[in-house]
Amino acid sequence: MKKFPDGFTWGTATSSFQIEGAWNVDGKGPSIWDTFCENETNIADKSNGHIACDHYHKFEEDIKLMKSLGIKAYRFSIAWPRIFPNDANSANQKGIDFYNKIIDTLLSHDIEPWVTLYHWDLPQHLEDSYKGWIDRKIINDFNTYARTCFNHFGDRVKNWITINEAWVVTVLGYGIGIFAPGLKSDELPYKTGHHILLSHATAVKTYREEFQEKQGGKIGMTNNCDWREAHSQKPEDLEAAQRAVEFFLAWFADPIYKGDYPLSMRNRLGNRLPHFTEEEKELVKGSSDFFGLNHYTTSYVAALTGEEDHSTGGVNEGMIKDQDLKLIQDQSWDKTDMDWPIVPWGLQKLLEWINERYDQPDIVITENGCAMKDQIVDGKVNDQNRIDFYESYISAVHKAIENGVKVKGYFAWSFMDNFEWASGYEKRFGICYVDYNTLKRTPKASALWYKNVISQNAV
Ligand code: PNW
Repeated sequence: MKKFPDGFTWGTATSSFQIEGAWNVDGKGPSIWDTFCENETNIADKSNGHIACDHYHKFEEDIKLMKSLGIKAYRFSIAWPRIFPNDANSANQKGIDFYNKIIDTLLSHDIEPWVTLYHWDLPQHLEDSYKGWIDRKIINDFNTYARTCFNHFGDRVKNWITINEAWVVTVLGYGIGIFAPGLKSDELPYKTGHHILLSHATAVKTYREEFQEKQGGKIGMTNNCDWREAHSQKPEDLEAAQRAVEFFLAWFADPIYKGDYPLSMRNRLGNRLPHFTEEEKELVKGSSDFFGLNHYTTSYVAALTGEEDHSTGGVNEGMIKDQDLKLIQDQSWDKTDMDWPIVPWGLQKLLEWINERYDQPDIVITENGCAMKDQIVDGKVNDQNRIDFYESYISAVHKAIENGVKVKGYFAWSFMDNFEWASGYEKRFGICYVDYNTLKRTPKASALWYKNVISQNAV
């Protein structure tokens, strides 16, 4: 038995757009994801978030189910367009009421709420009036929204995450264009990333100055990173792997922990990468009480030899052309239903890399999990592959902790099957199964396995 430290937080996670549905109910305005789904070519199964898991109407049942699975913490996100549906300043009381009910129901079931402020459902009116993250005006509007949430919910919410996955928002939304708002550009990812960091840091300043002392909570940002392992021990491959992690994670984490972007990025991007003023560096530096990490997969990296200029089959390449490297997959690696290789040691190495580079921050794994094709046997969901995935990744987390990394919590992605963005509903990440005809939820074998891990605080 691999025991975890006392007080380790075991949770599960979701996001508003992926589960809530009720897309136009009780005054909610459209988000950029509602708009993005209107173009059916954007979503694999031509679906949208109009109903999703109908969590908006079924949240009590869902929280009871969480309780029955022994889950101690629940990470969910607030839909900004429920709180500010029509403009950046008039709050919608019914939206506030909904999250009050969720928070109160969680607390009455002894489940700790972990709240993400931005999990990608930007109000469409901000996109329409100034193109959302492209304009610095967003900093002020995000701050107003964040302050409203601290004000209404902060008496009971003690764990805040400002932004989920700046890399996905910027690279997939503004670089490759496969996520909302669907733009393709070499420059916009870096520009929007800059505004995301400043929005995060401004909201943290607001929390610290106006709320933290009396409310006593913590606030941070969650970033995602795949691990990048050098394909050989040649110095140029080792350097390329380091650079790949810098372009993925240090892009957002270096400003927060060190005060500026990594040199490898500045050297390659020049003025395509915006500059922080001295005042902004001060604002951003130190703006997280914990290091939120989402992790899914790993790839090998090699330096370019000069003959090729493109990647050879890696996943989640990002702005690869800016990085002077190629990704390589080991064909022997098993893959999930997203085609993401299953490489548990990659998570251990990534945790150790973060520990070293950022001087031992408290790390919370705010997402880890997998899509699998679930087998249904006698009405039960037999997802042994998902159990194996969790067992191997949670064991890797345990090894990192044994090596001194301060991992404080782990959230399984996801509590239930849901809208997997551009992949639609076919990709199932849940530990609970959702029948999309009846919307009935059924715990999968992995949920029962996870219950056991939580109750023993060990894997
Ligand atoms: C994360 N990539 O998204 C999100 O936080 C979740 O909403 C999502 O359901 C989950 O991971 C599974 O996809 C990602 O291409 C989307 O590297 C894409 C990537 C990573 C994370």
